[in-house]
Amino acid sequence: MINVLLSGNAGVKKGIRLNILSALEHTKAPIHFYVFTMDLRPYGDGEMGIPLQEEDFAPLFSLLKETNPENELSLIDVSKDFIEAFDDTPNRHPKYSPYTLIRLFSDRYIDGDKLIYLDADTMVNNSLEEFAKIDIEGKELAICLDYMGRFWIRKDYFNAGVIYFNLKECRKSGLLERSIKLLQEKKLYFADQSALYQCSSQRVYMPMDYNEQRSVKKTTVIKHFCKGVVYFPLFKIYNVKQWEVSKVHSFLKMHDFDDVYAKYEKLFGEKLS
Ligand SMILES: [Mn+2]
Repeated sequence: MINVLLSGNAGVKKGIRLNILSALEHTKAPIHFYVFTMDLRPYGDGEMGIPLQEEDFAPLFSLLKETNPENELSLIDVSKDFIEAFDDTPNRHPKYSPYTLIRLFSDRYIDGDKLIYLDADTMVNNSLEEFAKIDIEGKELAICLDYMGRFWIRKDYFNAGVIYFNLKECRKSGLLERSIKLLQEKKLYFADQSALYQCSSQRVYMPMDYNEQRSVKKTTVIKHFCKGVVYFPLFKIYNVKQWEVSKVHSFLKMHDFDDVYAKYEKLFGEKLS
């Protein structure tokens, strides 16, 4: 069984649905998808605090079972863990989203030894079976370099949008608990990404195919729709997500996921624009 973790609020619902569809498209082996979410509306986050709900994934269930009868999807609400750990701490409102911090609770809810964490703004472009074969024995995690951070921060600075966790080893070394503790004490610019960087010592650096932060290649396993930079004609930072289909086509000139978009529109009866 391949364990996959995604996390987010209602705002990234389309991204998570598309990610799951893309994973099923390429992977025949059984996958247990875990989706972590939280309701932060009672804590003042308003629209940004709307949780994902079971109904959001209902049309996916029959496809999951058709692809492999052993496939599973579990939606887990970790609001309580988050508020207990991070309310009144310097990283309660991180630069990106509080919903990425909750991957630090994965060893509390996921029993398996290994776990592939994927950001909501990623898509699967090759089988996760090959991914799961990466050797992380005796290591805490496997990651890819951060496309920009390796120049600006440190040459081994990694991007936490895709992480292959060895939970068994993380439990031994206390990596996730130590990262939570550091975030409780100190404001970090990239919050949990920086905490995982500072607290981990046993890492495997994977080829960029596992967290492709630029154009999709034939060998790309995970495409990450993170921020990018264009230098010409003017310096500009762009941030196009996979569910913004017209921008994916017109700006990124990317058509690699058109078949997944078509499947999505048919299954959910809604147009992606
Ligand atoms: Mn991301």
